[in-house]
Amino acid sequence: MDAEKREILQRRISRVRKAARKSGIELFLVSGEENKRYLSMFSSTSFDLVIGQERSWLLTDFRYLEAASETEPLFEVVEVTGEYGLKDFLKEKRPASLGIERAVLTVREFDSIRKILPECEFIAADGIAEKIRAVKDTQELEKIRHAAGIADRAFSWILGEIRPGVSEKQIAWLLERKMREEGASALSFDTICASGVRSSMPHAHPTEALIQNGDFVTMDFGCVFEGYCSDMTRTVAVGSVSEEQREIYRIVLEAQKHACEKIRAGMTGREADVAARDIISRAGYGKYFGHSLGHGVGLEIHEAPAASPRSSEILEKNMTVTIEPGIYLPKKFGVRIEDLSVVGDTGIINLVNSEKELIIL
Ligand SMILES: [Mn+2]
Repeated sequence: MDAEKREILQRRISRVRKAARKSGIELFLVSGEENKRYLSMFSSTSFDLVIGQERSWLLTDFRYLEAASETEPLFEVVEVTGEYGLKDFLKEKRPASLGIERAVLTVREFDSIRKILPECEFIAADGIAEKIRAVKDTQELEKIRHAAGIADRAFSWILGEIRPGVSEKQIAWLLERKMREEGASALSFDTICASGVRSSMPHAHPTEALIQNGDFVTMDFGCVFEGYCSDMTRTVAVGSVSEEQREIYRIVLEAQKHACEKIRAGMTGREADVAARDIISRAGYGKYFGHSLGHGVGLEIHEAPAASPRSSEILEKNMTVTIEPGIYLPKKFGVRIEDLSVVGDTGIINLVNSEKELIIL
C-alpha cells in the first residue's frame, strides 16, 4: 500500500476511534460492506473488521490472505480457518463493550456473539462510519466525478437512439452498455427508463412499452467507477410536447436550478429541500412532488446526507448531494431532473454537465 493510501486510511480509522471512544466502545465490529471497504480499502466476499483503540484486525480466510496483507500494519491480519473464526477471536479478546451495526448484523450473528460474550455490553454503532463517509476526500471526489462523466457521455449518446418504436428496456440496455464501454465496472442501480404515462411513476422499471411521439421519457441512471457511484436523471420529449408538458418541465427546471444556486455548506438538508420545493408548491404542484430533493452518493448510491423535508443534517463542505426535484401527474406524465453535486462553502460544484433545458427529439 502506498504512503498516500495509508495516510488516508489512518485518518479514517482515527476518526472512527474517536467516535467509538465517545460512545464507550472498546471494540467496534464493522459489518457494513461499504464501511469495511471504506476503512480498509480491502474488498472480498468474506472478511471481518474489528477496530480497537490501539490495534485493529482484519479477519479473512486463506483465499484472501495475500491481498489482505496489503492492509498491514494498519490492520493485523488474522487467518480464519474451519476451526478458528470471528467468534473465537472475540472470545479471546473479551471486550467489555462491543460496538455493533444493528442495521447490518443479522440476528443470528448477534445471538451467537452474545452467547460467547455474556458479560459484554453491546453498543449501537450505527452511523459512526456513515457519518465519516459523508464527507469525501479528494480521491473519492475524483472517482465520483469520473463516474458522473461516464453517465454524461452515455446520455449525450443515447439521445441519438431515442425515437418512436424503441422500447424502454432497449433504452435502458443501451445506456448500460454505453456506460460499461466507457469504463464503468457496474451500474450504481438498475436503470430507470419510463415513457409516456409511465413517466408519472418516479421509479418505474423499464418495460417493453414502445416510445411514441408526444412522450416524455425519463431516464434515471448512474454507474460505478473504482467503487464509487454516480446518479443523474434527465427527462426528454419525443416529437412534440403539449402546453401542459412544457409548463411542468419549466417549473421542475426552475426548482432544480434554484436549488443548485442556493445549496451550500452550513445549510440543513431541510433547507436544501425547501429551496426546490417552495417553487413547485407555489406553482400549485406541491402534492405531486412526493419524494425528497436528494441524497448523498459515494460507495453507496444512497447515503448520508439526506436532503429531505425532515432532515436536520447539516450539509458540509465536500459532501455530495443529488438535486432531483420532480412533478408526477398520475395517468398523464412526469418530469424529474437530477444533478449530482459537491457541496462547497459558497455553492455547489455540479458533477453533471448534461443539457437540462427541454430537449425535443
Ligand atoms: Mn438519485
